[in-house]
Parts: sequence; structure tokens; C-alpha cells
Amino acid sequence: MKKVITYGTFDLLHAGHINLLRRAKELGDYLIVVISTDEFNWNEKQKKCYFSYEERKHLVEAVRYVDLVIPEENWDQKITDVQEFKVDTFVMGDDWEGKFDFLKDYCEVVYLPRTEGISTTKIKKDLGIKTESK
Ligand code: C2G
Repeated sequence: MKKVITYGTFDLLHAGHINLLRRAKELGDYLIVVISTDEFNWNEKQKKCYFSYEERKHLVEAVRYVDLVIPEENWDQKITDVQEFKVDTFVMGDDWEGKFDFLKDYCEVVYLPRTEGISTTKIKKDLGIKTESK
């Protein structure tokens, strides 16, 4: 069984996220999605999510391409995640191009083109929602 892993916030889940998850699943048979916790987002990404971790986990678990959702609590857990779950392929959108090449010692690393024209930031802007950050 070929295992794929990807990481993200997935707040205000949208078609760009779904496109990423679909393409990630196409690279294997089992997709693990590591969702950043509320604390990690606030402390490390200065992002305040609209939906809590539990709500974002619930939504992503409902996506047909996803087999397992686990929490992302720090930047440094990727190597242990890849080893613990015996992951074959690590996938991220290409806004992260090159940032996780250190994982090439442990698994295949694939950066996929982002879906243009959609983002959580754009949704909030279009709806006139102020983005809260530190
Ligand atoms: N994405 C995409 N197209 C978009 C928006 C997002 O392909 N229009 C992809 C991103 O490239 C990422 C995934 O969807 O691979 C999740 O996006 P975010 O929730 O914004 O993830 P991010 O906050 O970048 O967190 O340790 C890594 C971080 O947790 C990534």
C-alpha cells in the first residue's frame, strides 16, 4: 500500500484544498492529512482560524480522498510522521516549493501546482471578514 501525507490548515475548506487532496490521493492508495492545531496556527503561523481544529478535522475527514487525519502541533514533526506512518510520498502545494526538500532523505517529495483564484484569504476579503492575526 502506497502511503501519501500532506499538511495544512484547511480553514474554510474550499475547492483548492479539495483539488490538492484529490491529486495527493492519486499518487498512492492511502492519504494522511495532518491538520494544524489552533495553538500551532496561532503561535507559529500567526493565523486565527474561523473553524476550530475539531471542526476542520471533521470536514476534512468527510472528504472522499482522505483516509486519516492527525494533528500538526509543530514544524518539526514531519520526519517522525513520515517514519512512524511509513509514508512513501510527501505532498504540498507549490507555494511551499523547496521548503520541505529535507524530507527527500526519507520519502518522495512532490509539490503540486496551487489552484489559482481561490484562497481562504480571498474568501474572507470578498466577504468583508477581517483576517485576525497576531
Ligand atoms: N492549496 C492549493 N490551492 C489553493 C489553496 C491551497 O493547492 N488555492 C494547498 C496548499 O498549497 C497546501 C494545502 O492546500 O498544500 C493546504 O493549504 P493551507 O490550509 O493554506 O495550508 P498552510 O496554511 O500553507 O499550512 O506544515 C505545513 C503547513 O501546515 C501548511
